Amino acid sequence: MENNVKKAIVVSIRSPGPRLDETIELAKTAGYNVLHVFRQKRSRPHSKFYIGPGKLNEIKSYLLRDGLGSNDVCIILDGSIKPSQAYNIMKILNTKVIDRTQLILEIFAKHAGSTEAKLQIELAKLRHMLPFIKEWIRISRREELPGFLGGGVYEIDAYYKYVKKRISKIRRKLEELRKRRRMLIVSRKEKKIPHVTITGYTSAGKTELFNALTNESKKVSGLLFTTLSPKSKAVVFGGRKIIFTDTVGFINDVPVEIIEAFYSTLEEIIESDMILLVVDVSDDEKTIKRKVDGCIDALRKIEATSIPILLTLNKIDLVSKQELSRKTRIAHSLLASALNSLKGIVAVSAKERINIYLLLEKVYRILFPHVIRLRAKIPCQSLYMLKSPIRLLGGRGEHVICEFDVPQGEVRDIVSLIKWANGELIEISRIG
Ligand SMILES: Nc1nc2c(ncn2[C@@H]2O[C@H](COP(=O)(O)OP(=O)(O)OP(=O)(O)O)[C@@H](O)[C@H]2O)c(=O)[nH]1
Ligand SMILES: [Mg+2]
Repeated sequence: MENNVKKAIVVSIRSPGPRLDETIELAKTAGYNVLHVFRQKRSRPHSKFYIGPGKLNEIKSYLLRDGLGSNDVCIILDGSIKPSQAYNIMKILNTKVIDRTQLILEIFAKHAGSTEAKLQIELAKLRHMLPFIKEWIRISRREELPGFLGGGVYEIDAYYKYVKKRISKIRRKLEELRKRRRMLIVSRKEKKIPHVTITGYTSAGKTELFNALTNESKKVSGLLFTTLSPKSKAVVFGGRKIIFTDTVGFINDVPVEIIEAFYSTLEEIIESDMILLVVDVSDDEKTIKRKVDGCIDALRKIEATSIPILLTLNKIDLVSKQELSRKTRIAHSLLASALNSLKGIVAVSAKERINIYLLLEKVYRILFPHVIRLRAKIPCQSLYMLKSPIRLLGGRGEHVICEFDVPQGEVRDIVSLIKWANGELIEISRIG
């Protein structure tokens, strides 16, 4: 096995911190042994080489000193690289060069199990490659060089055409699979079984939570992107069936081709009745902020921001009470200010099975809110204070009798509002 470990050098223009640590973690997950990290703080990438030419020479000396040739080591750039920059670095270092997107795709390729996941990854890889191939064609024509893909310009041209054809073929196949998935979603909707998706940053503990909720034993791991295909299972709670689905994790700066490639699996999220957004509270506060922002961004990209969300703070077994309340405030305020669909918050430990019943109760209450009918006598001049939809049943002198239908969770607020408006509550009854 040891022979399979690939060597890599990570090159970053970021300051050290969790974001760079994440790229190193991604490299390890993809199976690389990171020999060294070269850093150069720059406000933007160098136009020709991504990093400055001086730093590039430093890397070259490092490779020469350690006798590392083109087959021994891969250069991983912590960011997005342009095809021309990749070509220029390759020319100088004579090594393979990949960026963060390609790194994520390599991990996906390693973990893909289902036919659909495999096709999605191939599609994302090919789409990501297209501009690089175009650049090779351009350079090969200009410099009359044999291309990096082993052949001359004609071979690269032929390869470009092959890639385009393959992309269309995969798209067609995925569309068929997607239709099948849609039929399942539609039949679930017809049966009126509510569907809850478990989403969140990669490694937040989504699968551990799915296992805790559904009594399953799907694979969990500290590595990133362990889950690539959604898994669903029904749970009966309070006499009602609820389907939970575990999904692919989000990550910051996900390139558009990856989002699109996983569109059909993310469709599960878009079509769901509710989202559990899992946040790992054992992360430091800065990381929580970055990851929650990444999740909000991903939910926006897939247009899932109107689905009710229950913020689920996970791994509470790893933090103190004070830490939890500080981190709860941070995650809650970020989400509440970005999304109107936040319905509540719950703190759990999926691994230690803490508060799982409480979580199910909250899910149940959000999915099946009992509707309460309130009848009240309100002074006419205070009517404007009651914002919720009301029915006027008639007048009595200076007062009107009105009726409100409100979810159980909002009753207390409405009753306080009635009192505040100098009104009088006449009757409360349950209607759903
Ligand atoms: N201490 C502790 N560890 C947890 C908890 N929940 C999950 N973990 C661990 O966190 C790691 C990641 O958990 P997963 O469930 O695989 O995370 P995920 O969100 O499904 O990750 P991906 O599928 O890779 O996106 C595993 O090592 C879990 O055992 C928890 O409540 N407490
Ligand atoms: Mg998982």
